[in-house]
Amino acid sequence: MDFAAMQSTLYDHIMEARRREAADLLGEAIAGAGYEATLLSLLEPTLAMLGERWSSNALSLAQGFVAGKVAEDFLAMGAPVPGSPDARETVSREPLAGPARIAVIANAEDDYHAMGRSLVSTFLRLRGWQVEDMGCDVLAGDLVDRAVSVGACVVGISAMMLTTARNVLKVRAEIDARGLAGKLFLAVGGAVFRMRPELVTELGGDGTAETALDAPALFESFRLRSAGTGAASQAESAAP
Ligand code: B12
Repeated sequence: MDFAAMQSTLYDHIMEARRREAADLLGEAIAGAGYEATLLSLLEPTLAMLGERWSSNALSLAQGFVAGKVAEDFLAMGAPVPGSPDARETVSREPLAGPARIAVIANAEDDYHAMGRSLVSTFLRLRGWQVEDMGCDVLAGDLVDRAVSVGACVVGISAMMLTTARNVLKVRAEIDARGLAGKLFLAVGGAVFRMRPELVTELGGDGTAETALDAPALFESFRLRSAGTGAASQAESAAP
């Protein structure tokens, strides 16, 4: 599969607002190479090219909007296509050691960059996680409330900008104030953390992953560290 040529075609489709053609191209790539390979070798590099244009003010808001819609179309194609390489992958049904694979995901307070978060949710689901996706602009208290109520062992925050990434500190404070540190882990990610990795610890994150494909391994490492004392058990022991 000639991904380089496909990237250039997809790029042109997005720039010219040909959403239907873009979706057809992505569908064709998924059928031939699989969902993950299409994300890694076609959609992400194309979005990165568009991101560069955005940085140099050469991408209009409308073109950014079309890119978002194309990414949404791709996410809707998330279930492995029968007969595609991904269809051979199966999630293990063996009993789990430690807490269940439950995570809560959101964009940080004031952050409206939905694409990265949606991709992380999709890849976690493909790996057997139950993901509560709370959407954009979520307050720290609401996020931790939801994590406790669903028994999550990881919360994932996506933030694209320094201003919104700073709101991760509020989530850290909520987790610590409720005595959940070491039980409910805080994963962070997004463009700003890729550009400035030192922010992960500065803002109280427990760890990050560069791409949605790497997120399941990060979340699994947190689940194992949470070692059977997840937020749900904490909520139960706190109950009268
Ligand atoms: C598309 C886009 C938008 C779209 C978003 C559409 C949508 N529905 O999502 C719109 C037009 C709405 C937008 C608005 C704005 N944007 Co904007 N936007 C972008 C752009 C071009 C691409 C972001 C994107 O979707 N990338 C593609 C996804 C797939 O990549 P990703 O988000 O990085 O996610 C991957 C990883 O980071 C990781 N990941 C992501 N989240 C998480 C979470 C966890 C837990 C983990 C483990 C991993 C992980 O996995 C993902 C998939 O592999 C970036 C440029 C860039 N280089 O990132 C600017 C950018 C982020 N935007 C920027 C700005 C300034 C703005 C605005 C303030 C513009 C304005 N003046 O209004 C507003 C702010 C809106 C807000 N309050 O949130 C700046 C931020 C600068 C900064 N560092 O502070 C950037 C960097 C552009 C720039 N260089 O100036 N934007």
